[in-house]
Amino acid sequence: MSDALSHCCYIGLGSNLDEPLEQVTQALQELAALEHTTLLSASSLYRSRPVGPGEQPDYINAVAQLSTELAPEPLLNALQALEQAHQRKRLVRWGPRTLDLDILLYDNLQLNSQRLSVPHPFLAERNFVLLPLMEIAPDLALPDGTRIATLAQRCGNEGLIKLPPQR
Ligand code: A4P
Ligand code: MG
Repeated sequence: MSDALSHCCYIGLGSNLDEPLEQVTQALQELAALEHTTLLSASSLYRSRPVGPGEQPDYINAVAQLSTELAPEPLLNALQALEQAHQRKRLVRWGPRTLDLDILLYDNLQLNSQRLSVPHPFLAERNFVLLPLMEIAPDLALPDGTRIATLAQRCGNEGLIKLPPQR
């Protein structure tokens, strides 16, 4: 695959179970080791208030920028394999997941298939995605031209704490 086209994509990482800091830190290393893929940059880690129904612990979130030769579906397969590997560490009967990996953006692709929606449908409303994105790609825009900076400003930083670099 050495002459295959490289694509730029952004992955959202989230965890709120089983040592979330370690889950996300380790997942960044695993993204760096993905086949046909290079980890170009990673944001700081952020602690964020959970969005969604029910009581659950705070999340650790981050965003990574990848260069990959994998097409969107094979990339999703690879990310889901990583999620599975993390979930296998401990049995969770029900509830929050140990690792969530979302494809936020993939080049300027707009895709709505049964398995995959790109850009990620909630990207524009989540500060725990937009602020980490701003850190590593401040000039980025959605395929429709909306600037990430505009969206980030709109949603503010409530419930979000940027963490110092981990040892
Ligand atoms: N899928 C469709 N599009 C995508 C995409 N762009 N990237 C499909 C990844 N997967 C995509 O996802 C369900 C299905 O979505 C997959 O099988 C895939 O085919 P999932 O990861 O199994 O389930 P989920 O993550 O629980 O569902 P969903 O709707 O993706 O939830 P979100 O949007 O990921 O939200 N609060 C804070 N503070 N921080 C968080 O990270 N995360 C969530 C989960 C809720 N609240 C949160 C956070
Ligand atoms: Mg998900």
